[in-house]
Amino acid sequence: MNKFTTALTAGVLTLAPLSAFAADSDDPIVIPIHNWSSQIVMSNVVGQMLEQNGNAVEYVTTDSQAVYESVRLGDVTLELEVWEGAFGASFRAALEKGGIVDVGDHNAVTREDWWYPMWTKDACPGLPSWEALNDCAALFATAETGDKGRYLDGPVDWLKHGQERVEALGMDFVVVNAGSAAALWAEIGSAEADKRPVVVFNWTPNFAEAVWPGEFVEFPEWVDGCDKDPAVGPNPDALYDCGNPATGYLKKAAWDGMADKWPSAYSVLEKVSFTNPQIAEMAKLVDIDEMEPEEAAEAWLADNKDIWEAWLN
Ligand code: TMO
Repeated sequence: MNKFTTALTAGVLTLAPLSAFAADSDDPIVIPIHNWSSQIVMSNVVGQMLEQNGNAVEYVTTDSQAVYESVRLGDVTLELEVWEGAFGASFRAALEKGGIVDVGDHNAVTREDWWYPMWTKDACPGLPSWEALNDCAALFATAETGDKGRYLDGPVDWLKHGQERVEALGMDFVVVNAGSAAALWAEIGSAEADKRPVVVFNWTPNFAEAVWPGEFVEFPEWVDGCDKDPAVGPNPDALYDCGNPATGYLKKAAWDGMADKWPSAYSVLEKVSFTNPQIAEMAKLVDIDEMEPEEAAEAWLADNKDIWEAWLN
């Protein structure tokens, strides 16, 4: 007789507490993949962690704004990088409709905004003020933008409202959307050779800060409502007349059915929390070391066991 049958024969319900825990569903947990490297690597890192936790995982490439509607409907299960600057509005809208839950913050502070590599300041010493940048607009002129300055914004789905900001603040800039994150790095890299002044969209945490010292442009400080109420911000008649939050959050989100369907995976997700240096490192493995996201995740997990093993059940 083994110890279980002994316990059962004795009429002791030692197994009852165990059976009170529902097992995770065998259905795959669907993790969305977007178009910047830390999110892609982090999604693979957490996906591989959940596989070790015994879960099935599937990845789908989705638009980074529409994903909040997909999470709300349960078409995708979770989102690992909710950046306040880019996605706060879509996330809040989905929360109001219901079906999505806030699974807490990473231990990270984020910023996403107009940015320049430090050599740009040699040509425009009044930086980082946005008014000084605007006075220097001619330095950033190209054939494409005539006598106005060129600002290379992120891909359109990051919805940075660059054009609205230029109009709201009366700036002499033309906003051009990059086709991909890689186009931003190519722009900085090509300007580096002859220290040409450039201003592009960038963010932190990111690999770029270890490669190109630089600064964010200081716009009128973000105030809640700047994207909803024209009265908020310096221009009483316009939205988007503020910078993005300078100390933004980075959240995790999930479909509100996840905790019931995959309770063990959900408890892992609750514990997941990465720091700025860890997130920058995830991006670096792809953008500098040129690894595939899947192998970057394997490398990150192998090097950081002390951090994540404690999060598994
Ligand atoms: C959404 N992003 C972090 C690239 O700004």
